[in-house]
Formats: sequence, C-alpha cells, structure tokens
Amino acid sequence: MSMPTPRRAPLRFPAGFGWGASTSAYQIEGATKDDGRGESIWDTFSRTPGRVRNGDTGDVAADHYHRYRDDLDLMRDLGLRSYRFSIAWPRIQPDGTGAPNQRGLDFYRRLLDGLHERGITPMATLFHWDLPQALQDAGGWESRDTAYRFAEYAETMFRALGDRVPTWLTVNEPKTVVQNGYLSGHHAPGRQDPEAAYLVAHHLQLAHGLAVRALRATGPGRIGPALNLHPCYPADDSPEAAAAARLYDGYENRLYLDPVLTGRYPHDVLADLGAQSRMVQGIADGDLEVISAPIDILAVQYYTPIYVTAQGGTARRHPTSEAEWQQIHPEGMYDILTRVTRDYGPIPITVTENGLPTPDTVGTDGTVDDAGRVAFLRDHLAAAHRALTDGVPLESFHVWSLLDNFEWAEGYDQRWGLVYVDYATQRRILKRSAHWYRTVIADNGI
Ligand code: IFM
Repeated sequence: MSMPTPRRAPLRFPAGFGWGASTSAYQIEGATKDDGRGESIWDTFSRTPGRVRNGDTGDVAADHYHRYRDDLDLMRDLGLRSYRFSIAWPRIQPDGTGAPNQRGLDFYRRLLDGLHERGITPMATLFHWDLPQALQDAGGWESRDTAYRFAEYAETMFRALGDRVPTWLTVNEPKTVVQNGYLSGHHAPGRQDPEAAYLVAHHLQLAHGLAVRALRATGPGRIGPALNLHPCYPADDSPEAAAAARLYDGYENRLYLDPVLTGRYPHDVLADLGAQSRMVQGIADGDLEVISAPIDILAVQYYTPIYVTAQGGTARRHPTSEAEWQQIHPEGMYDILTRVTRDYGPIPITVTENGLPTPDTVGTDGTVDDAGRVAFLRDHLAAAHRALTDGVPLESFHVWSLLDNFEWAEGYDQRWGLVYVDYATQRRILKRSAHWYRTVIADNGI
C-alpha cells in the first residue's frame, strides 16, 4: 500500500516560521466592569452618542474575557504558533497609576499559561489605545507625564509576567492615535487639534523608549514598537507629486521609524511642523537618546498603500475593501518590508497585522465563505515571501484578526476575523479563511 505523499507548498517559509494571529484587549475582551477594571478612554468615547456606528461599545465584544479558554482551543486547532494580544492597562492600573490590580494580572497570567500549555508563543502589546480615563483627565498623551506613567505600568508588567512573555510590543500604531485620535477625531479621545497631535506623537515615542529602558533594567525579553506603515507612491509622474509623496512618507512612516531606528526626527517633517510647534518645543534634551534605545524586533502592520497627488491630496488606484481607507495592493507589503530593511538595516521583523474586512454571513449550511479574505492573505503572504527571499529578516506573520471584533468607530459592522463571531450567542464559526490558514500553517507555506 503506498503512503500519501505530504503536500509541498510551492512557497515554503523558513522552518520555525511564526504563523500567528492578532487581537487587542478592548476589541475582544468585553467584561469592562469585571474584576476591578477601571474605565478607559474607549469606554467614554464609545458611550458618547454619535461617536461609534450604531452606538456599539466594547462592553461585551467577543466576550473573550470569559471565553478565553475556548478561544485558546481554537488557536490550538488552527495550529497557531504565535498569538499577539494586548494587555488592558485599566485592568492592571484602574486609575493609570499605583499598585497593580491582582485580578487583572491573574487574567493575563491564566491566558499566558493557556498559551504555553498549547505550545503557542505569546507576543504581548502593552498599549493598544485603551488609555485609563483617569490619565486622560490628567492630560492624556498631551502630557509628558503620561509617558512616565506608561513606563511604570510597563515595568509592572515586565516584573509580573516577564517569565511568560518572550516578546513585548510597546505602543500599537502611534500614528493612528495621532491621526484618528487628535487630527480627524474619529477615535478616542476625539480631538481635532494638529498642534496637540504631534506633541502626542512625541510623547508616545518617549513612552516607547522609556519602556525599552525599563525592560533592560528589569530582565530578559525582546521588545519593539508596532508601527502601521504605508508605502506612499506619487499618484503621477510629475516632480510635484514625487515631492508631495516624499513629505507624505515623512508623516506616515519616517516620523515613527527614524527616531526609534536612527535617533533623529526627519528634518522635512520638523521643518513642515515649524520650530515653534508644540511638538518641536516639547522635545527635551536626551529624549531622542531614550527613544532610540536599541530594539530587538520591529513589528510592521501593513494594510494599504497611499497615492499622493501633486497637490498633496490622495488618490485611489486599487480596489478598496469595506474599509474605505484600504486599497488592496499586495505589492505594497513587499515594498514596505524591503524598504525598512534597505533604509534601516537588518532588524528582525514581525508582521503583526495584515487583513481586511469582508461582508461575512453564515450560509444555510452553517459555513462562512470569506473567499475574499483567502485571496487577500494568499497574495500578501506571497509578497512577504518574496521579501524574505530578497533578504528581509521576517520571523513571523500575524493575521488581523483571530476573531471578528469591535472595529473602533465602525463598531461591529466590519468583520475582520478568521473566526466568525455570532454576537447574539457568542458562537464561534471557523470561516473558510481559518480552514485555509490551518493548511498554510501545516504546510509551512502557500
Ligand atoms: O482593528 C484595527 C487594529 O486595532 C489596529 N490596526 C488596524 C486594525 C484594522 O483597522
């Protein structure tokens, strides 16, 4: 009797590649009043009428706080090797300062133990936007003090969970906090104040650097920031569009990469902001030294390119998803990964987010056929594979997201998960993409 030959994926990833999925605390946990958790700015924001679609809040979300054991089993069944999640700061320090709340710590300890029992390597993000409301009341990220409070919280986490977390990510997408929280105002805390926005950018990076320093003083472990990077292409062949795209790139990418990886803010962005801007005035002696403390890993999140017109506006060049800001362009994954390695050196990279929302429904046979997500992930993984082949030290790849979840200002309307969540019953259904991803992991390639 002949044995079946194991399938060989045409695009094989390196042995031990970290196949993973991502989530964040406010988007999945629910249980916003359990076990001493304090209020976060997203509790306040989502309860404010008109801020979130349909008035949705994260009060229940995917109820992961109560169902984490089932979710851990799902991860094991998918074959995940890595799970990237975030810790809710208000569960640990309900008011943003002081002694840790033991029950909050215990939840994450149980989660981490569950991951280790199932052979899944954790990657923990310290801040994924759920700032304790008490710190917002004291000035939020506009206040330099918040960066120091963050470093204390980070140190608490390193001491409490450092034995279980090999890789820490400091701040998730500082750019989104700046642009959505302080420029457009459609994320918490809902401000529209460009001067405040870029001061916030500086304080978020200072917070990152102080946390790196705290980890080095506390113990072993790897650490880095999680940056959403968007390749910025000129929308036409004119020199004006090229110049506009270059400055756009400064605000989208270099403002966050350069200080961490080169110890300098990009000159063109600083010049554009102006010497009298609150940000430039807010950079104290020694800050850039703190911010550029060597990191161990860079977490890259790629969703979309940006095409910049000669006038400095943006243009659409590819199909979009249900998220109106997203253009589907897998080549952008290759471009951004190779660019980081080319411009900043061979720093280890993890892709911590990549995905799209699709209009998922449960069919009469009980399945969810998200063929669009399968095509999207396959094409982006192929681009990541090409970047690897061309020398990018890519260690792992995490789909955004493991579960359907609370998509911030879009509430529950957009479904980003590999796993469908029926919010009425909290039943989980593996979508077609989840079954496909399990095969990718088993084959170590596509
Ligand atoms: O859901 C978000 C996540 O919290 C941060 N990165 C982008 C995702 C999709 O918008």
